[in-house]
Amino acid sequence: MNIGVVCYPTFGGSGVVATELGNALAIRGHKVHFITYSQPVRLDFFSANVFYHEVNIPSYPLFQHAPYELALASKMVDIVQFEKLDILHVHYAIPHASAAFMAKQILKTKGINIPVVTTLHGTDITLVGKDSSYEPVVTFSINQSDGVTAVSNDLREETYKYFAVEKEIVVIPNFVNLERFQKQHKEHFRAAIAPFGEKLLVHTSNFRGVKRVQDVLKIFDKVRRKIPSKLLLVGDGPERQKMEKLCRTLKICGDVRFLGKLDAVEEVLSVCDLFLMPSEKESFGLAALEAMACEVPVISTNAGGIPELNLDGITGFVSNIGDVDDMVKNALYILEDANLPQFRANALARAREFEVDKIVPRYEEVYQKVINEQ
Ligand code: GMT
Repeated sequence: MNIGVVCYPTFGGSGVVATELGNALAIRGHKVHFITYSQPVRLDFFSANVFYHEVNIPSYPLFQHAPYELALASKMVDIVQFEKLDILHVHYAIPHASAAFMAKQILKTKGINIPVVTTLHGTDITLVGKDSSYEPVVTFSINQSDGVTAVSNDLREETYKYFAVEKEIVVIPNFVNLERFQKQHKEHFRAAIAPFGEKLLVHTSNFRGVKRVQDVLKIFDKVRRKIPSKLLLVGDGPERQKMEKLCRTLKICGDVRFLGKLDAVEEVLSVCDLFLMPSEKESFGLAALEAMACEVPVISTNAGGIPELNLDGITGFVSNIGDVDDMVKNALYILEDANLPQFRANALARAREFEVDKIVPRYEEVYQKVINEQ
């Protein structure tokens, strides 16, 4: 197939899933055309089957906000025609699904029928999409998509609950490339960070409010009072300053390392003992899956679709949102030397269920179905 992929190119789960999916589809022989405003973060490889088309967003003094959606729709029209695409797959409903609808209508006037698949990732439904400023357009453009997928059962149910969506939503969970995300031997790194055999806790995210990054620090503060440990923070985002302030208040700065937006996150995960995901909302929790693939058990909340991944008492534990003390109790239990190896093994076994080659054919099935229905 000749597939157009539209996504956000920045660090973030939906862009990562879109790029990894595109890569996997290219390996499976499809031609994949990324259409976005800058090079996706994980599109850092060469493949004869992968193409990148940049959306140009001309500015004009009249515009307070340049109309990206229009530029994107125009680019889709152009690429569908010129590259003779079979399908458009848009990741994250806002504004990609509505831009795809517009492109589809324009192409219809030219006698071209392009099927559109929309994948719902999380905050496009649970946070931003619900807002009355966007809701009518989100509902409409989901219903106008030829195929709709969501990354967890919970997200599917949330979509039906909050939007008048009549379309069938197919659940296709996030996936992980186990060739890349596997425990690597990086003992020198561990020795540098934790020279006295301290346990290593880790959190990776975009440091937004929904991640409850303050809870990460509160959990760590209480864990380190019982077990010598260090905390590695990968990523960056709007909560960072508050986090640095809280580190000072809690007097834990010496044991916390902000590593920034690392590309090779799997190298860090490889030396860690416990992943923290105290999110308020999380449709799936790709970051936790990547940690599990590197044999790192997970302490998380029971928000959204996380329990569909993190099995309570097996691959880690799930707690109520904000219940820091419960997460501390569970973290201390996992970190006991007698318990950690089993949790590590369980985490890896669970991650294997989401291996890329098991999940990607489910997207191909959706593509084939909507193409056949045209
Ligand atoms: O986690 C984020 O805030 C980024 C966001 C995105 O769309 O870029 O991630 C969402 O999509 C991921 C991939 O499907 C999911 O694994 C994340 O759970 C989801 N994040 C939230 O629901 C908060």
